[in-house]
Amino acid sequence: MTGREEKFMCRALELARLGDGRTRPNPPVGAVIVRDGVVVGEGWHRRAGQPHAEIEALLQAGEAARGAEIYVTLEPCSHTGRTGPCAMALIEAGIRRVVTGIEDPNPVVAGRGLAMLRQAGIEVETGLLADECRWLIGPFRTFMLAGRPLTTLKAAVTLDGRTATGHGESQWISCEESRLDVHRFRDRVDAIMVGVGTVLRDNPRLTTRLPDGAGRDPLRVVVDSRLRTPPEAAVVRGEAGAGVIIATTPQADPQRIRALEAAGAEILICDEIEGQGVDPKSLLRALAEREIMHLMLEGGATLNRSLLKARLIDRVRLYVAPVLFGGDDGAGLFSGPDVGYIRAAHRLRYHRVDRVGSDLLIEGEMLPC
Ligand code: AOF
Ligand code: ZN
Repeated sequence: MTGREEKFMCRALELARLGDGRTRPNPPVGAVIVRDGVVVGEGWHRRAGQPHAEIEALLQAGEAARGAEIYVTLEPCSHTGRTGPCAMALIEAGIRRVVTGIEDPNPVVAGRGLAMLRQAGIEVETGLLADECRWLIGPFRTFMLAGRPLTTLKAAVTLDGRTATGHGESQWISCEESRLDVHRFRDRVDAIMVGVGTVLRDNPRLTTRLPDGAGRDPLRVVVDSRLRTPPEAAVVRGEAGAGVIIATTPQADPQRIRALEAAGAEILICDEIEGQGVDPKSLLRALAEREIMHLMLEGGATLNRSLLKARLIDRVRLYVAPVLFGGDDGAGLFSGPDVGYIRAAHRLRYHRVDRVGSDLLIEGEMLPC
């Protein structure tokens, strides 16, 4: 693997990220065509139904594609879906060499695209910047293989692991730059979920607010087993470019349902876990039916715990501020008793550790137990 190859794959990843959160139910993909060391075509998948990344890049390259190499973040497809097979298009265009990050987890592709290319005598390499390429299509993979959205628990915490003081103050723990980054992230997820406690305490809007009004609002989801959300809550009333779903149980009071529906919310009746309210598994399944591939969990500790216990947290995105609250009466990320034994701990792998303003941004993914 050479630095030259990594540079082109980095560019393909950069292009792919432009489509992140916009392509559902498809994955974001980027492609760069290189001839004699010069980029002659670039493309990314913009949205489902539109051309795949490779096709965009081929169009740009034209005749220059003959004898060229292509760097694609994902294995070129071998099937005809909303669009035709990219592997075939690459063969017909006379591409000489294909370098990809990872195989397509879609069972109808799953290595067949690479096999098609090899059969046509094209040099194929896979695994370049695989970790980053895999990370990017995580939501697509979970959606495709597990039939549910990938979940990212996002929180701002102090260096001693608190999300609020003993008096319940939480604004603000993270720095301004981190808070802006959260809005960039909201712009790329399909839905945001909070527990009703967070609605009652903070009255959040859960919209995307970026400078110059850029970005789009994710679907907002409130988990509320007893329908305590006030119809006048900002998340229900406020202006947003996407709807709000209140997830509840069959026990919900019909009168409250009507009041919330009249205020503009959609009520989703989910299965119930005896004594614990909404069954998160059934809720995530219902969200997958709406093509929600990436779900961000914005709190609080009760909701986080219910998803953790159900093993439904896939990633964490923590903004860690250089602040100490210095006690144990404030809230942490999870409510209730912990695992008790270290051998029972939930283990993660750090994917990225960056500085954002004065904070650390840590992205990690849960390891299988
Ligand atoms: C690629 N390049 O840019 C993307 C791919 O319905 P279609 O025709 O759009 O096909 C969607 C499937 O194609 C999707 O499930 C995934 O397997 C693959 N996505 N493949 O070669 C791309 N977005
Ligand atoms: Zn394709």
